[in-house]
Amino acid sequence: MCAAIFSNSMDQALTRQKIRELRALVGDGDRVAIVLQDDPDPDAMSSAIALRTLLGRNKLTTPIFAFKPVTRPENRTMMHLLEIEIAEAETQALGVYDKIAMVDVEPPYFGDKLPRADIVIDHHPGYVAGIAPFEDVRVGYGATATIMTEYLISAAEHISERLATALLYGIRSDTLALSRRVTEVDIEAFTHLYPLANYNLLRQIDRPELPLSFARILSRAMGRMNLRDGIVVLHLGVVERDDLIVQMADFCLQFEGVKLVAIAGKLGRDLVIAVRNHGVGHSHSGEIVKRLFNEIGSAGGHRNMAKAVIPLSAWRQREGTTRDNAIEPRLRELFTAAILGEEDRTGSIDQRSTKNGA
Ligand SMILES: [Mn+2]
Repeated sequence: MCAAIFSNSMDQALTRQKIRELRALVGDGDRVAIVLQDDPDPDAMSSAIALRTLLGRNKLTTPIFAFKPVTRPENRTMMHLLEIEIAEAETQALGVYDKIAMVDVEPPYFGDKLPRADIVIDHHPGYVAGIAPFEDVRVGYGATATIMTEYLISAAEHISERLATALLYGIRSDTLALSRRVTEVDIEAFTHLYPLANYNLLRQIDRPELPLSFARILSRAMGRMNLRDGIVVLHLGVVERDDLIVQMADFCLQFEGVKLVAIAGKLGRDLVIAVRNHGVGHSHSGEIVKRLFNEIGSAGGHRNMAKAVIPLSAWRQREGTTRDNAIEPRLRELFTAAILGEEDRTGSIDQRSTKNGA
């Protein structure tokens, strides 16, 4: 316990020194760009807006950049709910900035795309000091958001509800809800932020709100759901949002005995199909959807997760009709044949065919 208190007070002094250095480095008129790792995660996003607050700046004077945009649905939800704007980074365009700051990432990550940084704040191991004029890399920490929280507390900065919510979510997601790589400092930061955060927003990031109309779609679909050959195929009809199809696929995969799920829905002018796969034989979801739908739409993915987007006009041309009650049986036919086909080719015998043969 003594050691913890000792190291903590050391960090306090260090942090105050660091804040002085940081503020001295950035001039009032400097244009500062904050650059994040590809597909930024909650730790990176929250650390970026914390740095902006710490420097007393706004999104115009200190924009946030990433070379590849945020893709994970919950991270996109966080970005939208907390109104975090991330612009597309371009090596040339970044050249006009007086200062480049990297949070939750370090210069070597970007290679030739962005070899220089003026400010590096991170917690990843392997950093070789001496690259940037300002460096604060704390490898022991579970999240960069923890370092930023310490900065804000030491600088006696006001932590807005939005910022507290972002940092809390950043720490939580980098430490898998305080279960991985977590230190006492992370828990301290978490505890400090907790009463300042907006729980309603946190809940919305964790579990995106479903439109009320989806209740009826869900109940009809559940009534029809049946499991044959370890496969569940459902067509939901017209849906409001893409993520409802994906959520439904994840949900159906939780039922016992389900090995592969294909959920379809009409979204605008397209038929969207999401596939989830626990592993039926050697089946590869991405390969299956490519084989089934590549010639009439875009299709692909990984072994466990795949997607197809087919213009309804193209579906009608090949399948004859886009009636909802025709789509589901047809999809079942296609997926069953495709999966049995894969098993034939690989010569694998799964439990189903053994049981049927006996
Ligand atoms: Mn991190």
